[in-house]
Amino acid sequence: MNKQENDLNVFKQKTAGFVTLMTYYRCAMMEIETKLNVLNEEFSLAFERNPINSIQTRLKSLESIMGKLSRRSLPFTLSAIEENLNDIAGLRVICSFPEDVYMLSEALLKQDDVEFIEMKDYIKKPKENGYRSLHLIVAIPIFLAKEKRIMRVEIQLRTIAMDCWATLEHQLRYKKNNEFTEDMEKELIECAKLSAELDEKMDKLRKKINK
Ligand code: 0O2
Repeated sequence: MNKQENDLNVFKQKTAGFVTLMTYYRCAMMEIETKLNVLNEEFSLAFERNPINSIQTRLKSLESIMGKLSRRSLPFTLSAIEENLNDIAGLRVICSFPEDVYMLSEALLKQDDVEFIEMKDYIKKPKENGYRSLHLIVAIPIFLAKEKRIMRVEIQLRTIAMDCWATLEHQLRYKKNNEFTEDMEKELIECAKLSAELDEKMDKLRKKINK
C-alpha cells in the first residue's frame, strides 16, 4: 500500500463513525418527512387544500456542529453530538395558515412512535427581533437491519409569511461586511409585525370563504 492509499484508509477509519451517525440522522429526517406528507395527504382530502406548502430538510454541517460543541465546551465526539445537540437533523415545514402549524404539530405529537422532547412557541411569544415559528424537538425510532435506534430531530413549523421574514432577515443579518444598526433592527421588527398582520388577514379571509 502506498502512502496515499494508507492516508485515505486512516481518514476513512476516523470518519466512518461520523458518516454512519449522519446517515442515521438522515433516516430520521426521512421518517418525519413521510409522516408529515401523510398528514398533508389526509388533510387535503378532508379539506380540499394542502396545509403544507413545502418541506425543507437539512443536516447540520460539520463546521456548524464543531462550532456549537466548542461554544458549549463539549468534546468533538459522537456521543457528545448525540447527547447534546438536538438540531443535527432539521426539517422546516412551510404551512399555509397559522392554524395548520398547530394542527400538524398536534397530529404529529399524537403518534405512538413520536416522543416529545421540547417545544418553543415563537408564534405565541415571538423573539425580540420579531422571529416567529414553532420549534419542536422530537425523538423517533429508525429501524435498521440489526437494531433500532432512537434519533432526535428538530422541526420548525411556520407559515409562508413567517418564512419569508425569517429567510430575508437571515440573509440581511449574516451577509459578510454588512453593518447592522439599531434603526435596521427596528425596521426588521416593523416588517415582522407586517408579516404577522398578513397572516391574521389571510386567516380571516379563509374563514370568511369557508363559511
Ligand atoms: P441553522 O443553520 O438554521 O440550523 P439551540 O439550537 O437550542 O442550542 P437556540 O438558539 O435556543 O439554540 O435554538 P432555537 O431558538 O430553537 O433556534 C434555532 C434555530 O431557529 C436557528 O438555527 C434558526 O434556524 C432558527 N432561528 C432562531 N432564531 C432566529 C432568528 O432570529 N432569525 C432567523 N432567521 N432564524 C432564527 P441556527 O442554529 O441558527 O442555524
